Amino acid sequence: SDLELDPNGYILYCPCMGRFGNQAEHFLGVLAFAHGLNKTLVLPPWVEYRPGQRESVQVPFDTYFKVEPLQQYHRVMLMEEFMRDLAPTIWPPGSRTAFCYKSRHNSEVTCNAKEGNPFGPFWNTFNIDFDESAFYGPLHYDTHDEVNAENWAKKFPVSKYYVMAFSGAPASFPVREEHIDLQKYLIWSDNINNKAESFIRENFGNDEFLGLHFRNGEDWKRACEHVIPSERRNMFASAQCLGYYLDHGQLTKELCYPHEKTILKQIKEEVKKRKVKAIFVATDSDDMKAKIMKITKKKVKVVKYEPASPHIDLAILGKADYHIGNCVSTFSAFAVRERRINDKPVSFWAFPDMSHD
Ligand code: GFB
Repeated sequence: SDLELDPNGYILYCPCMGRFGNQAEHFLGVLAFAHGLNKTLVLPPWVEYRPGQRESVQVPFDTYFKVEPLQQYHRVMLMEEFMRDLAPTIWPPGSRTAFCYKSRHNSEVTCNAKEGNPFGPFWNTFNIDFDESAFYGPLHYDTHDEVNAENWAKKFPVSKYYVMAFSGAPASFPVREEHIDLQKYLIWSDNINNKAESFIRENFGNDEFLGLHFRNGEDWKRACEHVIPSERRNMFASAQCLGYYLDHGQLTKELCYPHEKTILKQIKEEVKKRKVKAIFVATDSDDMKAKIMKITKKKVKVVKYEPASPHIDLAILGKADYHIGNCVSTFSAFAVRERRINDKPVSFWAFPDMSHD
């Protein structure tokens, strides 16, 4: 084979938690983790859930993102290629160890890496079974800290643990502040990017447009009911507006699930301030189109992307001239990181907090 092997070994993991926004936050952390340990990161497929399907669906990493820009930061390769070209020799069946922090059930001595959905379906995509388990707790993911990196190397020497396959992402959630900038290596695939650009050209021409993200489905409404402002802590992605130390305010239910009145008022103000004639709406549920047209007196064109595509929505939100997103949603956070890297303005529903109660 003309593939050169990495003498420092390989890292695999299952993005087994949450949907795209959650998985992307984890990905940035894992990228930094692999960089800190100086091992090749094997890029897993994204884990998706389709209505009516019992098992998760695995979508190759490069369906949505280019591989080459990531290589500017660190050695990476697609899991499909790793399994096809390298696994038969360096990680054959019979020698595969699953890594987890600790066992999922106290009495057990294995990671149970394939128990449940998406765990089983993920590894089954590549016909992977595990023969052994390794517990890495209490080691820390922050491998840019030299002491931590040394501890990993001591506990798991490359001679014995050439391939490390993690049952879940070896990374913090939400993304650590120092890893946010790694987003610059996540560049949309041509397929996603072209679809976003054609949509923008066809609908807005050269006009400036405002991108909105409504996270207003039932699951989100329920999640926001757990907000307890007196706890004074962040939830999901809320550090993106409140700051990692709540430097810019407190978490409120309104920030998480803003009232319709708040949303419409903010849209009206932003349209007036920016003098935009076009609005792009991304949502998991209600696009509020009729209400937006009503408050803008039909002077503004309101469109969404169809058929629904989370990734094309995010690509369009990233390119919008102006933006209002949900501070708590990790889906919103993806577009916000991209926008901040490109020096595009960002703003959030119900932020800064205008209520004085
Ligand atoms: O991305 P995500 O982890 O972010 O999950 P949150 C939200 C999912 O909802 C996305 C869909 O991956 C999409 O599949 N979705 C949300 C959208 N907004 C849009 C949109 O504008 N357009 C399209 N097409 N789809 C967390 C979960 O969601 O919500 C947690 O990941 C938990 O695990 C919590 O369930 C309640 O951070 O918004």
